[in-house]
Amino acid sequence: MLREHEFDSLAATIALSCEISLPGAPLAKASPQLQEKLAHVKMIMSQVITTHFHANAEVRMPTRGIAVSTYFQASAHLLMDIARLLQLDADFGQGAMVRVPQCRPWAFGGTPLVAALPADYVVPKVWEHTEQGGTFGGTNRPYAGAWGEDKPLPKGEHKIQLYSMATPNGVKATIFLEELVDALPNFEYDAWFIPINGAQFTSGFHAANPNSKIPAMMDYTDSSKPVRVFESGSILLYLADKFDKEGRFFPKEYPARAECQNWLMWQMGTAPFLGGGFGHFYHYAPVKIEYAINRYAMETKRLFDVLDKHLGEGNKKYVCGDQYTIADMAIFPWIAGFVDGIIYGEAQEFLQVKEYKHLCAWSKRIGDRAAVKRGVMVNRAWGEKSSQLHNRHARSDFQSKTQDKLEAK
Ligand SMILES: N[C@@H](CCC(=O)N[C@@H](CS)C(=O)NCC(=O)O)C(=O)O
Repeated sequence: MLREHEFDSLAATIALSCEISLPGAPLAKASPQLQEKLAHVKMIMSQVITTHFHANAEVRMPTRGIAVSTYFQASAHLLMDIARLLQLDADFGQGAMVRVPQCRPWAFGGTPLVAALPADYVVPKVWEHTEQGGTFGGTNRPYAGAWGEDKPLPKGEHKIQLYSMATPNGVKATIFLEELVDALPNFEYDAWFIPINGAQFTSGFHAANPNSKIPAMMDYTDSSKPVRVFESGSILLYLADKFDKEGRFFPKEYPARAECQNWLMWQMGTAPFLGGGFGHFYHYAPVKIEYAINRYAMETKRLFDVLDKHLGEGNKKYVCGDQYTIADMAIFPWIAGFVDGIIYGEAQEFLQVKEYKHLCAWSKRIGDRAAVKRGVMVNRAWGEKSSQLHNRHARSDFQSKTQDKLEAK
Protein backbone atom coordinates (compact mmCIF):
# COMPACT_ATOMS: atom_id res chain seq x y z
CA MET A 1 0.00 0.00 0.00
CA LEU A 2 2.76 2.40 0.89
CA ARG A 3 5.07 3.20 -1.94
CA GLU A 4 8.36 4.52 -0.74
CA HIS A 5 9.76 5.38 -4.11
CA GLU A 6 6.97 7.85 -4.72
CA PHE A 7 7.92 9.79 -1.70
CA ASP A 8 11.37 10.46 -3.07
CA SER A 9 10.03 11.80 -6.33
CA LEU A 10 7.17 13.85 -5.05
CA ALA A 11 8.17 14.91 -1.57
CA ALA A 12 9.67 18.17 -2.53
CA THR A 13 6.67 19.37 -4.40
CA ILE A 14 3.83 19.29 -1.96
CA ALA A 15 3.31 20.07 1.65
CA LEU A 16 0.12 18.71 3.04
CA SER A 17 -1.79 19.03 6.20
CA CYS A 18 -3.96 16.43 7.73
CA GLU A 19 -6.27 18.09 10.17
CA ILE A 20 -7.98 16.63 13.12
CA SER A 21 -10.42 19.31 14.05
CA LEU A 22 -12.17 19.83 17.30
CA PRO A 23 -15.03 22.15 16.44
CA GLY A 24 -15.74 25.08 18.67
CA ALA A 25 -13.29 24.50 21.44
CA PRO A 26 -9.65 25.28 21.97
CA LEU A 27 -7.54 22.23 22.40
CA ALA A 28 -6.99 23.06 26.03
CA LYS A 29 -10.68 22.45 26.63
CA ALA A 30 -10.64 18.98 25.11
CA SER A 31 -11.12 16.21 27.56
CA PRO A 32 -7.98 14.53 28.83
CA GLN A 33 -9.08 11.34 26.99
CA LEU A 34 -9.39 13.15 23.66
CA GLN A 35 -6.12 14.97 24.16
CA GLU A 36 -4.54 11.62 24.80
CA LYS A 37 -5.99 10.17 21.59
CA LEU A 38 -4.82 13.11 19.55
CA ALA A 39 -1.36 12.87 21.00
CA HIS A 40 -1.41 9.20 20.14
CA VAL A 41 -2.31 9.95 16.53
CA LYS A 42 0.48 12.50 16.40
CA MET A 43 2.96 9.95 17.62
CA ILE A 44 1.85 7.26 15.18
CA MET A 45 1.95 9.63 12.24
CA SER A 46 5.37 10.78 13.15
CA GLN A 47 6.57 7.18 13.40
CA VAL A 48 4.98 6.15 10.12
CA ILE A 49 6.55 9.02 8.31
CA THR A 50 10.01 8.48 9.68
CA THR A 51 10.09 4.70 9.38
CA HIS A 52 8.29 4.24 6.09
CA PHE A 53 9.57 7.26 4.27
CA HIS A 54 12.87 7.93 5.98
CA ALA A 55 11.86 11.54 6.29
CA ASN A 56 12.12 13.90 9.16
CA ALA A 57 8.53 14.69 9.79
CA GLU A 58 7.53 17.77 11.56
CA VAL A 59 4.41 16.86 13.44
CA ARG A 60 2.98 19.79 15.28
CA MET A 61 0.28 19.97 17.87
CA PRO A 62 -0.76 23.57 18.46
CA THR A 63 -1.72 24.56 21.95
CA ARG A 64 -4.43 26.95 20.84
CA GLY A 65 -7.12 26.84 18.22
CA ILE A 66 -9.46 24.22 17.04
CA ALA A 67 -7.24 22.01 15.03
CA VAL A 68 -4.47 19.63 15.59
CA SER A 69 -2.45 19.45 12.46
CA THR A 70 0.28 17.20 11.42
CA TYR A 71 2.34 18.79 8.76
CA PHE A 72 4.70 16.83 6.69
CA GLN A 73 5.86 16.65 3.19
CA ALA A 74 4.43 13.84 1.16
CA SER A 75 2.55 13.21 -2.00
CA ALA A 76 -1.21 13.35 -1.96
CA HIS A 77 -1.35 9.63 -2.59
CA LEU A 78 0.95 8.86 0.29
CA LEU A 79 -1.13 10.98 2.59
CA MET A 80 -4.18 9.00 1.53
CA ASP A 81 -2.32 5.81 2.26
CA ILE A 82 -1.30 7.03 5.66
CA ALA A 83 -4.85 8.11 6.42
CA ARG A 84 -6.12 4.69 5.45
CA LEU A 85 -3.39 2.95 7.40
CA LEU A 86 -4.18 4.89 10.51
CA GLN A 87 -7.93 4.67 9.92
CA LEU A 88 -8.12 8.37 10.36
CA ASP A 89 -11.78 8.47 9.60
CA ALA A 90 -12.33 6.91 13.00
CA ASP A 91 -14.58 8.68 15.49
CA PHE A 92 -12.54 10.52 18.10
CA GLY A 93 -15.50 11.45 20.26
CA GLN A 94 -16.57 14.93 21.47
CA GLY A 95 -17.43 15.86 17.89
CA ALA A 96 -13.81 15.71 16.87
CA MET A 97 -13.46 14.83 13.23
CA VAL A 98 -10.62 13.93 11.06
CA ARG A 99 -10.72 15.93 7.90
CA VAL A 100 -9.15 13.35 5.72
CA PRO A 101 -6.29 14.79 3.90
CA GLN A 102 -6.63 18.23 2.60
CA CYS A 103 -3.98 19.43 0.36
CA ARG A 104 -2.32 22.63 1.40
CA PRO A 105 0.08 24.08 -1.08
CA TRP A 106 2.13 25.05 1.92
CA ALA A 107 5.81 25.57 1.67
CA PHE A 108 6.53 24.70 -1.93
CA GLY A 109 3.23 25.05 -3.77
CA GLY A 110 2.01 21.93 -5.49
CA THR A 111 -0.90 20.16 -7.02
CA PRO A 112 -4.19 19.73 -5.20
CA LEU A 113 -5.08 16.43 -3.68
CA VAL A 114 -7.09 14.44 -6.22
CA ALA A 115 -8.91 11.19 -6.28
CA ALA A 116 -7.57 8.80 -8.89
CA LEU A 117 -9.27 6.31 -11.16
CA PRO A 118 -8.29 3.53 -10.72
CA ALA A 119 -7.87 4.48 -7.08
CA ASP A 120 -4.24 3.39 -6.91
CA TYR A 121 -3.23 5.30 -10.06
CA VAL A 122 -0.35 7.64 -9.53
CA VAL A 123 0.60 9.95 -12.37
CA PRO A 124 4.12 8.81 -13.27
CA LYS A 125 6.91 11.25 -13.85
CA VAL A 126 7.22 10.18 -17.46
CA TRP A 127 4.27 8.82 -19.45
CA GLU A 128 4.64 5.43 -21.08
CA HIS A 129 2.43 3.95 -23.77
CA THR A 130 0.15 1.08 -22.84
CA GLU A 131 -2.82 -0.13 -24.84
CA GLN A 132 -5.95 1.38 -23.34
CA GLY A 133 -8.62 -1.16 -24.22
CA GLY A 134 -12.14 -0.15 -25.25
CA THR A 135 -13.39 0.34 -28.80
CA PHE A 136 -10.57 2.57 -30.01
CA GLY A 137 -7.94 1.84 -27.36
CA GLY A 138 -5.80 -0.26 -29.66
CA THR A 139 -5.98 1.88 -32.80
CA ASN A 140 -3.40 4.59 -32.32
CA ARG A 141 0.23 4.88 -31.32
CA PRO A 142 1.91 7.88 -29.71
CA TYR A 143 3.94 8.49 -32.83
CA ALA A 144 3.26 9.45 -36.43
CA GLY A 145 4.42 7.84 -39.64
CA ALA A 146 3.45 5.17 -42.13
CA TRP A 147 3.88 2.32 -39.70
CA GLY A 148 1.16 0.18 -41.27
CA GLU A 149 1.25 -1.84 -44.46
CA ASP A 150 3.36 -0.57 -47.35
CA LYS A 151 0.54 -0.20 -49.84
CA PRO A 152 -0.43 2.51 -52.34
CA LEU A 153 -3.92 4.01 -52.36
CA PRO A 154 -6.28 2.87 -55.12
CA LYS A 155 -6.95 5.39 -57.88
CA GLY A 156 -10.06 5.70 -60.05
CA GLU A 157 -10.64 7.47 -63.34
CA HIS A 158 -11.76 10.87 -62.05
CA LYS A 159 -9.55 13.78 -61.14
CA ILE A 160 -10.81 13.99 -57.57
CA GLN A 161 -10.11 10.96 -55.39
CA LEU A 162 -11.51 10.84 -51.87
CA TYR A 163 -10.25 8.38 -49.24
CA SER A 164 -12.65 8.27 -46.36
CA MET A 165 -15.24 6.60 -44.18
CA ALA A 166 -18.76 7.85 -43.40
CA THR A 167 -18.01 9.19 -39.93
CA PRO A 168 -19.17 12.76 -39.22
CA ASN A 169 -15.81 14.12 -40.39
CA GLY A 170 -15.85 11.98 -43.52
CA VAL A 171 -19.44 12.85 -44.39
CA LYS A 172 -18.67 16.57 -44.52
CA ALA A 173 -16.62 15.92 -47.67
CA THR A 174 -19.06 13.53 -49.34
CA ILE A 175 -22.01 15.88 -48.78
CA PHE A 176 -20.16 18.70 -50.53
CA LEU A 177 -18.99 16.41 -53.32
CA GLU A 178 -22.59 15.30 -53.92
CA GLU A 179 -23.79 18.93 -53.81
CA LEU A 180 -21.23 19.69 -56.52
CA VAL A 181 -22.48 16.69 -58.50
CA ASP A 182 -25.99 18.21 -58.39
CA ALA A 183 -24.79 21.73 -59.14
CA LEU A 184 -22.31 20.98 -61.92
CA PRO A 185 -23.24 18.66 -64.80
CA ASN A 186 -19.66 17.55 -65.44
CA PHE A 187 -18.42 17.16 -61.91
CA GLU A 188 -17.41 13.64 -60.83
CA TYR A 189 -15.26 11.98 -58.23
CA ASP A 190 -14.20 8.61 -56.86
CA ALA A 191 -14.58 7.86 -53.15
CA TRP A 192 -12.73 4.94 -51.60
CA PHE A 193 -13.66 3.34 -48.30
CA ILE A 194 -10.82 3.52 -45.76
CA PRO A 195 -11.60 1.45 -42.66
CA ILE A 196 -9.97 3.27 -39.77
CA ASN A 197 -8.92 0.13 -38.00
CA GLY A 198 -5.51 0.29 -39.68
CA ALA A 199 -5.85 1.43 -43.30
CA GLN A 200 -5.09 5.00 -42.26
CA PHE A 201 -1.54 3.99 -41.36
CA THR A 202 -0.58 2.51 -44.73
CA SER A 203 2.16 4.22 -46.69
CA GLY A 204 -0.34 5.30 -49.36
CA PHE A 205 -2.77 6.97 -46.99
CA HIS A 206 0.02 8.52 -44.99
CA ALA A 207 1.34 10.17 -48.13
CA ALA A 208 -2.09 11.76 -48.64
CA ASN A 209 -2.45 12.74 -44.98
CA PRO A 210 0.56 12.66 -42.62
CA ASN A 211 -1.95 12.92 -39.75
CA SER A 212 -3.38 9.48 -40.69
CA LYS A 213 -7.02 10.45 -40.30
CA ILE A 214 -9.88 10.35 -42.74
CA PRO A 215 -10.95 12.18 -44.84
CA ALA A 216 -8.07 12.77 -47.27
CA MET A 217 -8.32 13.79 -50.89
CA MET A 218 -6.09 13.89 -53.96
CA ASP A 219 -6.67 16.20 -56.90
CA TYR A 220 -5.06 14.86 -60.11
CA THR A 221 -6.30 17.70 -62.33
CA ASP A 222 -2.68 18.31 -63.26
CA SER A 223 -1.31 14.78 -63.18
CA SER A 224 2.26 16.08 -63.06
CA LYS A 225 1.44 18.05 -59.91
CA PRO A 226 -1.12 16.17 -57.85
CA VAL A 227 -2.48 18.12 -54.88
CA ARG A 228 -3.07 16.44 -51.56
CA VAL A 229 -5.78 17.87 -49.30
CA PHE A 230 -6.40 16.70 -45.76
CA GLU A 231 -8.51 17.96 -42.84
CA SER A 232 -12.22 18.02 -43.60
CA GLY A 233 -12.41 21.83 -43.32
CA SER A 234 -9.53 22.21 -45.73
CA ILE A 235 -11.23 19.83 -48.19
CA LEU A 236 -14.41 21.95 -48.08
CA LEU A 237 -12.48 25.16 -48.69
CA TYR A 238 -10.42 23.60 -51.50
CA LEU A 239 -13.46 22.24 -53.31
CA ALA A 240 -15.28 25.57 -52.91
CA ASP A 241 -12.32 27.56 -54.26
CA LYS A 242 -11.78 25.27 -57.17
CA PHE A 243 -15.29 24.30 -58.29
CA ASP A 244 -17.81 26.72 -56.75
CA LYS A 245 -16.99 29.61 -59.04
CA GLU A 246 -20.26 31.42 -58.36
CA GLY A 247 -20.01 31.30 -54.58
CA ARG A 248 -23.13 29.22 -54.36
CA PHE A 249 -21.89 27.34 -51.29
CA PHE A 250 -19.16 29.67 -50.05
CA PRO A 251 -20.04 33.35 -50.44
CA LYS A 252 -17.51 35.38 -52.40
CA GLU A 253 -18.14 38.69 -50.63
CA TYR A 254 -17.59 39.82 -47.09
CA PRO A 255 -19.21 39.92 -44.55
CA ALA A 256 -21.08 36.79 -45.69
CA ARG A 257 -17.81 35.02 -46.51
CA ALA A 258 -16.37 35.81 -43.08
CA GLU A 259 -19.51 34.54 -41.36
CA CYS A 260 -19.28 31.28 -43.30
CA GLN A 261 -15.63 30.89 -42.37
CA ASN A 262 -16.44 31.67 -38.73
CA TRP A 263 -18.93 28.83 -38.47
CA LEU A 264 -16.76 26.45 -40.43
CA MET A 265 -13.86 27.05 -38.05
CA TRP A 266 -16.23 26.89 -35.09
CA GLN A 267 -17.19 23.43 -36.19
CA MET A 268 -13.60 22.32 -36.68
CA GLY A 269 -12.75 23.53 -33.20
CA THR A 270 -15.76 21.96 -31.52
CA ALA A 271 -15.70 18.46 -33.05
CA PRO A 272 -13.01 17.20 -30.65
CA PHE A 273 -15.22 18.17 -27.70
CA LEU A 274 -18.28 16.42 -29.10
CA GLY A 275 -16.45 13.36 -30.37
CA GLY A 276 -13.08 12.92 -28.71
CA GLY A 277 -14.39 14.34 -25.44
CA PHE A 278 -18.07 13.59 -24.90
CA GLY A 279 -18.49 10.68 -27.32
CA HIS A 280 -15.34 9.00 -26.14
CA PHE A 281 -15.88 9.23 -22.41
CA TYR A 282 -19.66 8.73 -22.46
CA HIS A 283 -19.77 5.89 -24.94
CA TYR A 284 -16.45 4.31 -25.90
CA ALA A 285 -14.17 4.56 -22.87
CA PRO A 286 -13.79 1.22 -21.06
CA VAL A 287 -14.37 3.00 -17.74
CA LYS A 288 -17.09 5.55 -16.92
CA ILE A 289 -15.47 8.57 -15.33
CA GLU A 290 -18.02 10.93 -13.80
CA TYR A 291 -15.74 13.94 -13.99
CA ALA A 292 -14.91 13.44 -17.67
CA ILE A 293 -18.51 12.74 -18.66
CA ASN A 294 -19.77 15.79 -16.75
CA ARG A 295 -17.13 18.05 -18.19
CA TYR A 296 -17.79 17.08 -21.81
CA ALA A 297 -21.56 16.79 -21.45
CA MET A 298 -21.57 20.34 -20.16
CA GLU A 299 -19.44 21.58 -23.04
CA THR A 300 -21.48 19.65 -25.62
CA LYS A 301 -24.74 21.10 -24.33
CA ARG A 302 -23.22 24.56 -24.30
CA LEU A 303 -22.24 24.13 -27.96
CA PHE A 304 -25.73 22.90 -28.85
CA ASP A 305 -27.08 26.02 -27.19
CA VAL A 306 -24.68 28.28 -29.09
CA LEU A 307 -26.00 26.90 -32.37
CA ASP A 308 -29.62 26.77 -31.23
CA LYS A 309 -29.63 30.41 -30.11
CA HIS A 310 -27.79 31.51 -33.26
CA LEU A 311 -30.33 29.78 -35.51
CA GLY A 312 -33.20 31.10 -33.39
CA GLU A 313 -32.10 34.74 -33.72
CA GLY A 314 -34.10 35.98 -36.69
CA ASN A 315 -35.35 32.47 -37.31
CA LYS A 316 -32.48 31.56 -39.65
CA LYS A 317 -32.96 28.89 -42.25
CA TYR A 318 -29.25 28.09 -42.44
CA VAL A 319 -26.24 28.83 -40.30
CA CYS A 320 -25.35 31.87 -42.44
CA GLY A 321 -28.93 33.06 -42.85
CA ASP A 322 -30.72 32.42 -46.12
CA GLN A 323 -27.79 30.83 -47.93
CA TYR A 324 -26.95 27.15 -47.51
CA THR A 325 -23.17 26.95 -47.25
CA ILE A 326 -20.20 24.72 -46.47
CA ALA A 327 -20.67 25.77 -42.83
CA ASP A 328 -23.99 23.86 -42.77
CA MET A 329 -22.32 20.90 -44.47
CA ALA A 330 -19.56 20.82 -41.86
CA ILE A 331 -21.81 21.21 -38.82
CA PHE A 332 -24.67 18.96 -39.92
CA PRO A 333 -23.00 15.52 -39.68
CA TRP A 334 -22.01 16.08 -36.05
CA ILE A 335 -25.35 17.52 -34.96
CA ALA A 336 -27.58 15.14 -36.93
CA GLY A 337 -26.06 12.13 -35.19
CA PHE A 338 -27.25 13.48 -31.83
CA VAL A 339 -30.61 14.74 -33.12
CA ASP A 340 -31.44 11.42 -34.80
CA GLY A 341 -30.16 9.40 -31.85
CA ILE A 342 -27.74 7.39 -33.96
CA ILE A 343 -24.52 8.42 -32.28
CA TYR A 344 -23.01 7.43 -28.93
CA GLY A 345 -25.69 5.10 -27.58
CA GLU A 346 -28.26 6.93 -25.46
CA ALA A 347 -26.64 10.34 -25.94
CA GLN A 348 -29.77 11.89 -27.45
CA GLU A 349 -31.74 11.34 -24.25
CA PHE A 350 -28.79 11.92 -21.93
CA LEU A 351 -28.22 15.38 -23.38
CA GLN A 352 -31.94 16.09 -23.96
CA VAL A 353 -31.14 17.06 -27.53
CA LYS A 354 -34.79 17.49 -28.52
CA GLU A 355 -34.98 20.57 -26.31
CA TYR A 356 -32.90 22.47 -28.86
CA LYS A 357 -35.80 23.22 -31.18
CA HIS A 358 -34.06 25.45 -33.73
CA LEU A 359 -31.12 23.08 -33.98
CA CYS A 360 -33.42 20.08 -34.55
CA ALA A 361 -35.48 21.88 -37.20
CA TRP A 362 -32.30 22.99 -39.01
CA SER A 363 -30.85 19.47 -38.86
CA LYS A 364 -33.99 18.06 -40.47
CA ARG A 365 -33.93 20.76 -43.16
CA ILE A 366 -30.35 19.90 -44.12
CA GLY A 367 -30.93 16.14 -43.87
CA ASP A 368 -33.82 16.38 -46.33
CA ARG A 369 -31.59 17.57 -49.17
CA ALA A 370 -31.06 14.98 -51.91
CA ALA A 371 -27.28 15.50 -51.99
CA VAL A 372 -27.07 15.10 -48.21
CA LYS A 373 -29.07 11.86 -48.36
CA ARG A 374 -26.56 10.51 -50.87
CA GLY A 375 -23.51 12.00 -49.15
CA VAL A 376 -24.15 10.12 -45.91
CA MET A 377 -24.24 6.82 -47.82
CA VAL A 378 -20.82 7.17 -49.41
CA ASN A 379 -18.03 5.15 -47.74
CA ARG A 380 -20.53 3.79 -45.25
CA ALA A 381 -20.10 0.17 -44.17
CA TRP A 382 -22.67 -0.22 -41.41
CA GLY A 383 -26.45 0.15 -40.96
CA GLU A 384 -29.03 -0.88 -43.55
CA LYS A 385 -27.36 -2.55 -46.53
CA SER A 386 -29.35 -0.29 -48.85
CA SER A 387 -27.72 2.73 -47.15
CA GLN A 388 -24.17 1.53 -47.73
CA LEU A 389 -22.18 2.57 -50.75
CA HIS A 390 -18.69 1.43 -49.82
CA ASN A 391 -16.93 2.83 -52.86
CA ARG A 392 -18.41 5.43 -55.18
CA HIS A 393 -17.29 5.99 -58.76
CA ALA A 394 -20.37 7.19 -60.66
CA ARG A 395 -23.74 8.88 -60.17
CA SER A 396 -25.48 5.64 -61.03
CA ASP A 397 -23.76 3.76 -58.17
CA PHE A 398 -26.50 4.82 -55.77
CA GLN A 399 -28.95 2.77 -57.83
CA SER A 400 -26.77 -0.22 -58.61
CA LYS A 401 -23.84 -0.53 -56.19
CA THR A 402 -25.30 -0.25 -52.72
CA GLN A 403 -24.42 -3.21 -50.55
CA ASP A 404 -27.88 -4.82 -50.76
CA LYS A 405 -27.66 -4.78 -54.58
CA LEU A 406 -24.09 -6.10 -54.66
CA GLU A 407 -24.89 -8.95 -52.29
CA ALA A 408 -28.03 -9.91 -54.25
CA LYS A 409 -25.99 -10.49 -57.40
N1 LIG B 1 -9.63 17.30 -37.80
C1 LIG B 1 -9.75 16.15 -38.64
C2 LIG B 1 -10.22 15.01 -37.82
C3 LIG B 1 -10.31 13.74 -38.62
C4 LIG B 1 -10.59 12.55 -37.73
O1 LIG B 1 -10.50 12.62 -36.50
N2 LIG B 1 -10.91 11.41 -38.36
C5 LIG B 1 -11.17 10.21 -37.61
C6 LIG B 1 -12.51 9.62 -38.03
S1 LIG B 1 -13.80 10.75 -37.71
C7 LIG B 1 -10.09 9.18 -37.92
O2 LIG B 1 -9.62 9.08 -39.03
N3 LIG B 1 -9.71 8.41 -36.92
C8 LIG B 1 -8.74 7.38 -37.07
C9 LIG B 1 -7.67 7.41 -36.03
O3 LIG B 1 -7.81 8.15 -35.06
O4 LIG B 1 -6.69 6.69 -36.18
C10 LIG B 1 -10.72 16.44 -39.77
O5 LIG B 1 -11.69 17.18 -39.54
O6 LIG B 1 -10.50 15.96 -40.90
